[in-house]
Amino acid sequence: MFKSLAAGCLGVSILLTSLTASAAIGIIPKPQHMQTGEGSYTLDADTGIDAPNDARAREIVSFLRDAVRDQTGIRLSDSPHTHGIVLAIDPSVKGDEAYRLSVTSRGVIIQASTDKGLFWGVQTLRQLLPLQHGAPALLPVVQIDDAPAFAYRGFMLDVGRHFYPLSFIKQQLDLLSYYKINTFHWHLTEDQGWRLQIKRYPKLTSVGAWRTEADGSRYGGFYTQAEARELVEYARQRNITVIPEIEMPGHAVAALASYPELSCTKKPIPVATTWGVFKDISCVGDPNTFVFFEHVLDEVMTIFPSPWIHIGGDETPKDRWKDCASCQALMHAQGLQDEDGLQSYFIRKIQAYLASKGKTLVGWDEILEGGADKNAIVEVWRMWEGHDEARKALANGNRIIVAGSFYLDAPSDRLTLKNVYQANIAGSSDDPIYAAHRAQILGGEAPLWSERANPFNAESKIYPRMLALAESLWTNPAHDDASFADFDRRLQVQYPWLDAQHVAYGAEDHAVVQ
Ligand code: TNX
Repeated sequence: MFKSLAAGCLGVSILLTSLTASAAIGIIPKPQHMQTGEGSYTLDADTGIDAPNDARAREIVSFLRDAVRDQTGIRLSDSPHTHGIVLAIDPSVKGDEAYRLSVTSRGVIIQASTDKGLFWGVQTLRQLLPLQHGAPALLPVVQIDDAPAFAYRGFMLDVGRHFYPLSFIKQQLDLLSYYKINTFHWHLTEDQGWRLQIKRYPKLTSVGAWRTEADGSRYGGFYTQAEARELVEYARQRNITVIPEIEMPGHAVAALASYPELSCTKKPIPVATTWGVFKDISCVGDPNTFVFFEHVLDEVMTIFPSPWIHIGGDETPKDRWKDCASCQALMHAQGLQDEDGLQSYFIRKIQAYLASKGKTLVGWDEILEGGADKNAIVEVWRMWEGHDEARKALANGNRIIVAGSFYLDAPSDRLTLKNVYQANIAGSSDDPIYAAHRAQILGGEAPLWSERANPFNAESKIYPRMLALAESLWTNPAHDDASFADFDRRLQVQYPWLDAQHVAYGAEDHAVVQ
């Protein structure tokens, strides 16, 4: 009896509060500072946008106009005489991605010292809009001062094991940008498929992009350079940098199937059809290997303006190098201790090549083996017991990206929403290495490896966990239950929006927090 009474009261109060615009504020990632006030501002066809008159600001204005139209059906005025929304560059808003968003009963002002900040302010504004067409577009009176805790907030997609159409990736960029993820790491080459057109080496895609499955069917696909450029541009418009990854010297079977002369055995091999780590790797003893990768990277660098290039470097068994006379000769000539030293020599040479073109090398944490140059950025994935790669990299002076806690291919009961939300990216301040090297921790990234993921099930693995990571990296919330419960409440506000975008998100791994 009491229960149903309470439920009845709750029903009435929900009805009342839903009439005020601030009832359903559920911004993710949670802004650093937010103060709600009384009242609202209503967007309508007489609302216009004032913005700086430069190319990027004009793009941001048209992005906002499109978003408002898609979400509410309202076409904002484009007359220069109407007002309501102001985007302004203001150097007093400190921080590369910081912004201030003020909604008063008279209008909306977004201020930032950079275009990036303005764009994130627009993304927050979108989260304040009502969902239904036809509903009055009330924005709650609110003052937000916001900036990210971590500069690197990434998502990685392995398109090697399974191929994903460009349209799928674009949809992910739309969603990721909505949650202020700023980096898309495109894992473009694998044992099971080379996915980027390289004009100088056409067999990489005529041979290396295709595999013959056990049932005899042909599986594969690749992106032309024009398509890759299209994606880079699509990402740029959404404040996302695309970092390409070209795997070397391991995970190279598809490349070696295309050009067997680059392997140590020189024997033809097929593009891999099973998962795992393969012994056939690029032959470090052959100078043509360096020529090949330099040529490949030359083309990669014309497509991707990112200042960082990921070269993989993970999971490289050295058996072939042990059995290869030219590799052993190189090792001795260079005075290297062992094959790990040879790998380090290889990576450093590639790093020097990239540096000569103004680019910084990023690699998985195996690049530490045999010694890494401190200017390399280390993406740390081996974080389980017995591994100490993050601390090793920090102590060596490298900047790091933390990925190991966010493997989206893991089922949601092994990597729960709460695990992702509460991951301590900055490490414990009691740990002297983490404490001393905090500035080297760039942020985090969630990889989706695709042995078991494909375009049909990927969204159920990416979402909603990616929203938890977005908040963990942007807001760096307290790791307590109250913060998680608050996140979970806001997540419930996000689901209808995700539904409206037709996102096939997965189930949460826990009962909804009441
Ligand atoms: C390890 S993490 C890999 C990938 C696999 C993944 C499977 C890393 C740098 N390498 O090649 O897909 O495990 O979860």
